[in-house]
Order: sequence, then structure tokens, then C-alpha cells
Amino acid sequence: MQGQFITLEGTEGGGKSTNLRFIESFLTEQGMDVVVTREPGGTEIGEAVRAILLNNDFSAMCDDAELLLMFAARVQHIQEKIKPALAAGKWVISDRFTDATYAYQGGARGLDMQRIAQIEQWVQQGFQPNLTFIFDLPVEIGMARVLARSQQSGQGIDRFEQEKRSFFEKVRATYLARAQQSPERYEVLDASQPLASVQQTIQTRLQNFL
Ligand code: Z5A
Repeated sequence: MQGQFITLEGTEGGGKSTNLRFIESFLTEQGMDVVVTREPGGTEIGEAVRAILLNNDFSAMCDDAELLLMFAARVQHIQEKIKPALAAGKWVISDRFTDATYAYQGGARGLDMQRIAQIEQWVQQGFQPNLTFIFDLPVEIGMARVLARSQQSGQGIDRFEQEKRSFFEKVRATYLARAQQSPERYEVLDASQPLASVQQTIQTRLQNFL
């Protein structure tokens, strides 16, 4: 089977990072050569852009700058890392991709979806993930998980995590609407379930996908 591009999406605290490693292990056991990556980030330049995007000191960042920085990091990511890996027959799993831009900059910030689609076309020229998992859960549960994690680790919260519940409700609604529009590409997971149950659903979907 050719290399495939899988993305993980959802509101915060859904378990993307936790399950990224599970998916990597499962696919590696099946004999796939797997590359794990994330957005914003994934390359040296992309990680530098990420540091700007998440920096709490940059509360003055305007929405258009945020949007364009997301796509600047993404085009570097696609050209430097994702497409070369796929061309070499590897599987690429990314913690977030363009669905996040529709959800956060479109749904939550309120930027025009048509404008996002135009930039997406310019940057991606039709390139899309083969499969997208959406880790869906009530916003308050996700926020509580992130708060608990930050208290345990002693790390602060970033520029996005400072947003209010209503912001994340819009993010969630946009993800679900997108999944409804193109159900063949998305698997919506109930991320409020215990981890073992979420991972069982992921494994079943991956087995079908293979
Ligand atoms: N962003 C954007 O605006 N536009 C874009 O185009 C892109 C991104 C690409 C950085 O993303 C921010 O960039 C993001 C959107 C924006 N901001 N937000 N919010 P990120 O992916 O790096 O950061 P994140 O979304 O905040 O990730 P996260 O908070 O780390 O969420 P997660 O990866 O889904 O969660 P986790 O670390 O795997 O799990 C959180 C905790 O819950 C942890 O303690 C787990 O042990 C626990 N957990 C996980 N699953 C379970 C279950 N099933 N039961 C119980 N506990 C669980």
C-alpha cells in the first residue's frame, strides 16, 4: 500500500497527542514506515513560526496574521516533510492540519471560509489527508483535562488555551460540520470515553482503512 496521510483534529484536551503514539505503534506493527509530525510546526522553520503563534506575549496578533502564519508554516511542512515522506512510501501522521484552520481561524475567529479555501487551494493545490480522526468531546471536559495537565506539569497555558469556552464551542461545531459534509474522510471519535475504548475504535477504523 502507498504511503497515506492521516491527521488528528479536535478541540483541546481530546487526546490527539496521547493517541498519536498509539497510531504510530499500531501502524509500525503492521509493517508501515511511519513519520509523526504536528502543526503548526513539523519543520525547523515551522517550529519557529509555532513559537510565535503560541506566544502569550503576542496578544496583539491580528487574525489575518495568525491565518497567514498558519499557512506559511504549513506550506513549508508540506514541501519539506510531508510530500517527500509520502513519495518515499512512508505514512505521515500529523497532529493537526488544515481542518484546524477552518475550525479556529474560520469558525472561532470568524474569518471568511471562502478566503481560507482560496489560500488552501494556493498552498495545497488539492492535496488533502486520506483520513482524519476528530477527537470530539464536550468543551468543559477538554478544558478540565488541559487545566489538570498544566497543574501537574507546572507549564503555563498558551495563547490559544487562554480562549474562553464559547471560542472552543465554535471550534467544535466547525469540526463536526466539516465531518458531516465529507463523512468518507473523517472518523469522529467520542473522546470523552475511557482511553481504551477510544483506542479500540481507532484500531478498528485503521484495520478497515488498511
Ligand atoms: N491551531 C490553529 O488555530 N490553527 C491551525 O491551523 C492549527 C493549529 C494547525 C496548538 O495546537 C494550537 O494551534 C491549538 C490550535 C491552534 N490550540 N488549541 N487549543 P496543539 O495541537 O499543539 O495544542 P492543543 O490542541 O492545545 O493540544 P492538547 O491540548 O495537547 O490536546 P490533545 O493533544 O488533544 O490532548 P492530550 O495531551 O493527548 O490529552 C490531554 C490530557 O487528557 C492528558 O493529560 C491526557 O492524559 C488526558 N486524556 C487524553 N485522552 C483521555 C481519555 N480518553 N480519558 C481521560 N483522559 C484523557
